[in-house]
Amino acid sequence: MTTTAQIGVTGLAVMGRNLARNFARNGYTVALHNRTAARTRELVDRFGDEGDFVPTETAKEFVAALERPRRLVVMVKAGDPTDAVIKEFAPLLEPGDMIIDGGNAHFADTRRREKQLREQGIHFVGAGISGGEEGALNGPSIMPGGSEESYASLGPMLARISAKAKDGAPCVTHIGPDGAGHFVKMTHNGIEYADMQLIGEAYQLLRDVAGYSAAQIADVFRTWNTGRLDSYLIEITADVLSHVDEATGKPFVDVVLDQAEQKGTGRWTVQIALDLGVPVSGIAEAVFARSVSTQGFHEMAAGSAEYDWHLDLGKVAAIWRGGCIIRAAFLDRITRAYEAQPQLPSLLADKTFAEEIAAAQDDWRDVIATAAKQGVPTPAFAATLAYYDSLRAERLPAALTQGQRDYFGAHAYRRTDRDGVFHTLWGGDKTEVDS
Ligand code: NBP
Repeated sequence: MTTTAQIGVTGLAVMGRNLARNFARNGYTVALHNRTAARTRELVDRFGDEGDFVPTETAKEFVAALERPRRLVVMVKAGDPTDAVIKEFAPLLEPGDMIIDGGNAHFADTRRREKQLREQGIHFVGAGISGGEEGALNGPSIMPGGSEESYASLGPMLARISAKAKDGAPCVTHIGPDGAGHFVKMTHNGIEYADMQLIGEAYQLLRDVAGYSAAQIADVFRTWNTGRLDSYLIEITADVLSHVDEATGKPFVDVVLDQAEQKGTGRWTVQIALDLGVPVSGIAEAVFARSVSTQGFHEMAAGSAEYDWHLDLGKVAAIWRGGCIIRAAFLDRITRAYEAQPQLPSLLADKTFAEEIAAAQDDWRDVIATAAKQGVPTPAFAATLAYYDSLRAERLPAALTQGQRDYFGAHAYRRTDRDGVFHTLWGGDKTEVDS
C-alpha cells in the first residue's frame, strides 16, 4: 500500500460518498473506508473514473493509505457511531494527525472528543457541513471548529471543495475552537427549521384560505424566488409543489404523509437557547410543529414512553390541584379526563375539553387578531392557538417539509396510500424509488 492519499473519508453513505467524490473531482487523492465494505466497492464501481480513489477495507489499511499528517474525515451517523469510529481509529494515529467529524454532532460531544484527543496530540475538528447531498458533491458550506493549526492544514482543501458565494469567496472559515463549528451548524439547522416552517405556513394559507392549487402555489413561490425571497428553500419548494405523483396523478405533496421528521439539531438549538436565555421562539415553534405533540401533559406522556416511567398523568394533575403555582380548579377536570382514558394522547382528544375549546375559539381568534393589528405581542396566545389548529387540521404542511427534506437530504418519506419508505430522484427524472 502506498501512502499517497491527501485525505480519507470513512462513512460512505449519502454525505460521505459525495464529499469523497467532491475531493476527488478537485484533484485530491482520496482514501475510502466504510464499516460495510460493499459501500466502498460500490463507490469505486460507479464513480471510480471521477478521480483518484484508494479503496480500503480495514481501519489499518485506511490509516496506512494517508499521507502525514493524516486527514481523516468521519461522515457516519452522529452519536454513538462517531465514538465507535474514534475508538477504532485513534489508537492507529500519531500526534499531529487530524480527525474531521463532518456529521451533525452535538457541540458538547465535540468539546468532549476534542479535549480527549488533544491529550493524545490529535487534532479533532468538528466541522458542520451544510448543503445536503447535492452540496456535499458540488460544494457545501463548511463550518470547521478545532485548532488554528489544523485549520492551517485543512483550510485550503476545504476552500477548494466548498461552495463559492456570488462574489467568488469560498463558503468556509475557521469558526473557532473545539465545538464552535458544530454549535454554528446546529444553529444554522435551527434557522433552517424555522424557514421551512414559515414556508409551510405560507403554503397552508394559500391552499386553505386563498384556495390555490399546489401547482398555483408553486408558481407563487417561483415568482417569489425572483425577488427579495430568492433562496434555495423557496426554489425547491416550487419544485416540490409542482411535482405530480406518477402513481396517482395527484400533487406529490398530497400523497406524502404529513409527519415531518428531524434528526435533533433543531431540538438542540432550542434546548441550548433555553440554557443561554435567548428567545428563539420561531425556531421553537418550527421544532414543535414537526412533532405536534409537545405541550405540558403531552410532553409528560412522551417522556413517560421514552424513559419507561409509566407516569400516571391523572395522578400528576391531582397532586397539582393544591399547593403548587399552577393549581387550578381546572386540574380536577384534567384528573377526571385521564382517569377515564389513561392513554389519552392529548387533552384536546377528551370530548368535554374539545367541545369547550371549540366554543371559545372565535373569541380566542379575535383576541389574537386584535393584538396583531394593534402591535401587541401575544406569543403564548398565538402559539397555543397554532398548536390547537395543528391538532385539528386534517392535513399539515409537514408533508411539504418532508418533500423538501427528501429533496435536499435524501431523507425519504412515507406515503398516505401505501406502506414503505420512499425517495424521489429529484435531481434526475423524479422517479420514486424504495428507500
Ligand atoms: P447516515 O447518518 O445515515 O449514517 C450512515 C453511515 O454511518 C454509514 O456509512 C454507516 O455505515 C455508518 N455507521 C453507522 Br449508522 N454506525 C456505525 C458504526 N457503529 N461504526 C461505523 N460506521 C457506522 O449518513 P448520511 O445521511 O450520509 O449522514 C452522515 C452524517 O452527515 C450524519 O452525521 C448526518 O447527520 C450528517 N449530515 C447529513 C446531511 C444530509 O442532508 N443527509 C446534511 C449534513 C450533515 P454502514 O454503511 O456500515 O451502515
